[in-house]
Amino acid sequence: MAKNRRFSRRNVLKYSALGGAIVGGGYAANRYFNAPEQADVISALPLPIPPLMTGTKIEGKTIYNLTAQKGVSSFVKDQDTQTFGYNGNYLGPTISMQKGDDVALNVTNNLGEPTTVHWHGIHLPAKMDGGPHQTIASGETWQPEFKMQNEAATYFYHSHMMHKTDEQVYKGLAGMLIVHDSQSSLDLPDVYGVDDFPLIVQDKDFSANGDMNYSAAIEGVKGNTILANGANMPELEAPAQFVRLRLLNASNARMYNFGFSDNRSFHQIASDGGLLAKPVEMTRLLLSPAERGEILVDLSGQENTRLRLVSYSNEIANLTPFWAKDALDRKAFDILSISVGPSLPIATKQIPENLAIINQLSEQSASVTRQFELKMGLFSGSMTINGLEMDIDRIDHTVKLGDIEIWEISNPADLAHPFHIHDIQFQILARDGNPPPENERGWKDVVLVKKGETVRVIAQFNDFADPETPFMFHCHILEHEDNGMMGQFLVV
Ligand SMILES: [Cu+2]
Repeated sequence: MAKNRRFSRRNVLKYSALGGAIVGGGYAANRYFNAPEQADVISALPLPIPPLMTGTKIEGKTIYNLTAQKGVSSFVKDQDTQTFGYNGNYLGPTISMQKGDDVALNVTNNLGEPTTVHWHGIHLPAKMDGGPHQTIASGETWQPEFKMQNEAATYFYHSHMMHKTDEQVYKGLAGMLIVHDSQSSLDLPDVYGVDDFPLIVQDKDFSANGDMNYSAAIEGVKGNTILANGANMPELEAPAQFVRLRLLNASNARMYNFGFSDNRSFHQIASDGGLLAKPVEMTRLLLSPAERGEILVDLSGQENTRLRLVSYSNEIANLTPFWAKDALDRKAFDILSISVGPSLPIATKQIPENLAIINQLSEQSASVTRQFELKMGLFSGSMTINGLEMDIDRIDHTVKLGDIEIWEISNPADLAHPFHIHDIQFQILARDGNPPPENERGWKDVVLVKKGETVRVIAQFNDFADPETPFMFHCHILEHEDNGMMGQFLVV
């Protein structure tokens, strides 16, 4: 039986020491005492746009080739950084799939260590999910196949290697997956890299010698250098018209409270698993790890102006306890700059009034309600759901195929945990008994459960029964997932 990897003794003990430090009032100095020499990070590059991989149609199937490999990247001036990537040095291509297509992937592992590739948010058979049970040994190729049934939206693929997800994703094993719907007649910006931009947002810590520092910590690993598509504070040249930004929080633990430097409003049009019913106007969008949000920004008539995409992290109260906050959690910081160029002949002229019809699942139709309590032991380092740490040989729940279920996720007294369920897209019924905000009323596969909160979600478990291979549910702070805040369910 696999034993969960623990946080290093040092990383747990630091919180034991903290108890005394609070009384003594000397905590802040202690926390930053070992700060390494600041790395000279390369910035102000053009925003890298990951190549779009549309696959090759062979005998009715669309085939994609993905290789997880070691790479060398440049983040720090005159220094090399050892990284991981898919088909490249760092991150991976943006995989483009069509709703309704039969897809097949050849996933080759050249990392020199085992890995998995999980299709986050995609509804598919458990054996094709790329979770901890679908390990790809070093040198092997895994060949999942499935029909793409998801709604058009922005998804995510990443390592889900048991006990190594945190480190492998941190080193670069993450990419965007976009599902398109050829039936859609909506006029939305949809030309990749032209008026429709992928934005993979992450935070890293670099040493002066270029090393990417990774050392698991109980609050999750946060870095002081922000990367967008693998570049620090890059510049996006965008046309003077409506543009779509596909925001993916691919960080291990950091939350972002997105907004623009001029405080302009924008419209969220999609959540994790599809378009919202209507565009939602906002000035801030909070995304926790693995959440996605597609937004439309109106740059019409603004040629030759500049603005910045910012995380107003200082405005998010009550999500992160003081001991888990780093310097960036206490301020507003830039993610990228946008310089507005000429408009293009193709342009979305106005935002559609309606985007999608979302079939609301009713509470009365649910056959089962399950409870999930997320807990972390500050001093023991234990990470549990309903008092249990992940055990790959234990099935925690068995769901009947076709059933609609309500899952109640509660977080008694910790930092906020982003809870992710594999296989399905869910709808949020309530946060502490209150209806969710408008932008959380669409399809979701991650929900942030705040301190002291109980979130009720509802989902239907269709199509894929398998009495042997489970799906996962877990906290998407990757250090929490890897240290036990994960469980398994079968659909039968
Ligand atoms: Cu967590």
